[in-house]
This record gives sequence, structure tokens and C-alpha cells, in this order.
Amino acid sequence: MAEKKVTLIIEGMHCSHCASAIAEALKRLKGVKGADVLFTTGKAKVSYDPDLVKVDDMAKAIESLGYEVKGIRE
Ligand SMILES: [Cu+2]
Repeated sequence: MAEKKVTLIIEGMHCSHCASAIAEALKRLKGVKGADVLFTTGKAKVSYDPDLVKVDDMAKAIESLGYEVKGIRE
């Protein structure tokens, strides 16, 4: 089973509740194994199976909550 890591740069998080909402949304995606979201840095570090989920799906999940994805670092 493949595992990759990606860091998403997110704009619009104001507190730890924002970060947990994003982490929950990411973890609901099939194929996401772990999501560490920190509002202080504005980053989400995600480990995932690239056969099951795409980075684009993660960005869409984040944006559907009203936050903006400003960058992606593979
Ligand atoms: Cu918040």
C-alpha cells in the first residue's frame, strides 16, 4: 500500500477549531491516513494513499468549508 505525504498551505484559519474542522474533513476522505492541521502555521500535513485520494480532493474538502488553499508542497 502506497503512502505519500503532502503539505497544504491554507488561508483563513483563525483558531484551533478551524484547524480541527479541517482535520476532520480531511480524515473523512477515503485514503487519508493522517492529517495534522495547525492554525498557527496555516498548514495541513497529510499522509495519504495516492491510489485512493488525490490532493485535489483534499483541496476541495478544505475549500468547501470556506478556507482557501494557497499552495501545495509535495
Ligand atoms: Cu476558528
